[in-house]
Order: sequence, then C-alpha cells, then structure tokens
Amino acid sequence: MSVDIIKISPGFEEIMPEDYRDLVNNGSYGKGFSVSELGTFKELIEEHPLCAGCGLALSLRFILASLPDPEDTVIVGTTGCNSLAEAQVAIHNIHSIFGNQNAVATGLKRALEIRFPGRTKDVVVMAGDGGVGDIGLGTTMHSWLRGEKFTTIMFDNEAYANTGGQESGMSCEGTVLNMAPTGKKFPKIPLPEIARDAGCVYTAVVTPSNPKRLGKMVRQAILIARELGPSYIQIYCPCPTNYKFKPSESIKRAKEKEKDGSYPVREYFSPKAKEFVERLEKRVNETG
Ligand SMILES: Cc1ncc(C[n+]2csc(CCOP(=O)(O)OP(=O)(O)O)c2C)c(N)n1
Ligand code: SF4
Ligand SMILES: [Mg+2]
Repeated sequence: MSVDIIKISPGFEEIMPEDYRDLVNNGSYGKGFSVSELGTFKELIEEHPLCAGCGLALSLRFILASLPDPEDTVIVGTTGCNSLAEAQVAIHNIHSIFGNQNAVATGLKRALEIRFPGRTKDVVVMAGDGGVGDIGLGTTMHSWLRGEKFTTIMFDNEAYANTGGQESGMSCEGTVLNMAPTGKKFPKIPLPEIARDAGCVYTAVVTPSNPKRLGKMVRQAILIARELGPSYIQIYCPCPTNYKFKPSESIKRAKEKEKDGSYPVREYFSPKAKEFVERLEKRVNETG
C-alpha cells in the first residue's frame, strides 16, 4: 500500500532482476508522471496476454500511467479480458467474483479509511461492459446510489469478449457476433446517463484515440471521487478479435465511432464537481 513496499531491502539490489530494479528506480511510483510521458519511465504493466491490437490493453496502459497515486491505489477487477492483464500490473489489485466488483470496492474503500485514517487511498474498479453494465449492474448502481467515493471504469468492448463473443447490454442494436448471429434486438444501455441519475458526480465517455484526453479524465475522475462521490468512466475499447477487423485498425475504428456519433465523447460534471475541478486547475496554473 505504499511505495516502501516495492523498495529493495539493502543488500538485495544485486540479486533482484533488472526489470524489478528498473521499476523501483524509474517507475511512476510517487513521481506523478502523466500519460504524455509514456516511454520515459518503466510502465506499471508488463507483457500481457491480450490480443494484438486490443483497445482494452491500450486503455489500461493509459489509465495506469494517469493514476494520481499508483502507490496508494487498489484496483478491483473481475472476470473478463482485462482480468488477464491485471495479473501483470505492479499495483495492488483484487479479483472479485464476476459482477461483485462495486460491492467489494465499497467494503475495501471503507476499510481503508478506518485502517489508514487521514491518508488518501484510491480504490478504482476496472471491469468490462458485461461485468459493470449487465451481470454486475446491481452492485454498480447501488454503490452509486449510496454515494461511495471511488471511480468505476468500464472497458466497453461492446461484447462478452472473454467468453467468445456474446452480445452485451452495451452492444449496439443490430450487432452480429459469433454468438449473436441474428443481430442484437435492443439498443445500447445508456449507462453514462443512468450513472448521472444514480448519483455519479462526474461521468466521462471516451476512446483511447487521444491518450492525453483519456489520461486527464481518469485523473479527474479519481480526484473528484476522493472528495465528492462516485465517478464513472466508460471507454470504448475496440476488440479486433470479436468484431473481426485488423488489429492495426483499432485506433481508426475508435476515431470513426467518435465521428459518426456511435460513440460520442462527452463529460458530465455536477455543479460541485465543476467547481472542484476549476479550483484544481487554478492551483495548477498558479504553481506552474
Ligand atoms: C457469475 C458468473 N457469471 C458468468 C460468468 C462467465 N463469464 C466470464 S467472463 C464473462 C463475460 C465478460 O464480459 P465483459 O465483462 O464485457 O468482459 P470482456 O471479456 O468483454 O472484456 C462471462 C459471462 C462468470 N465467470 N461468473
Ligand atoms: S478478445 Fe477482444 S477485448 Fe479480449 S483481449 Fe482480445 S481483442 Fe482484447
Ligand atoms: Mg466486454
């Protein structure tokens, strides 16, 4: 739970693998790097097993590089493609039973407040559209309705990808997938709007086509959740494997969906969240 945990005990520097030394010495722990500096520090994610061109893997990299305090963050995940990558992440993370992630995050956030009074510990849920918006919707919604102070991030690949391509509530109407051969009969769930009505003080809908924009939203969402209440980020994650396009076309696809209106990038701030962000920005401008 602290940067001290990853530090190498005196006398063991020579024995630890090069990779580990690199992470401790050059990683983003405690240094406040931003996503635009990727490539200048050791990343928090190692080689992962996700498919080539996976928009979810790319988004995860950007999120990890944007966490305000990675050393004081706990990720709560659940079954889905992202859970296969979370084992490679050098941040504390919990794998909860499918759909339970926001209930687990609630308990964890409250326990951390009791265990570490006066210290900031960020809890961030990261899960797929099936986990957040379908099978876990009950726990997701109730954490929002209770005003729990953590961020929920949905990797929205518009399918149950991990299980071979079923439609999800977040698939668009008409979508044909391996296991939805006749096309989805219902429209996409308007979860960002539901999140707002359920009490999220900040919501963002975005794609990984612009890393800086995504990074800013992630940071904002976490800082707002610390102070004010639940925040929600929904990231379109192109899935070349299930949607059957070339891995090299993922970013192009994300940009097309932004442009054609099927994935409009947008943000909502409650009045208090707006005020909070303006204060933060003012402070950053004043201190340079
Ligand atoms: C309680 C429970 N129900 C169903 C499953 C089977 N299951 C595993 S992953 C998954 C779908 C995951 O979809 P999503 O959350 O969108 O993640 P993705 O694989 O698309 O990243 C399902 C239904 C399970 N593991 N546990
Ligand atoms: S199936 Fe899709 S979402 Fe899952 S790892 Fe492959 S490209 Fe990514
Ligand atoms: Mg999915």
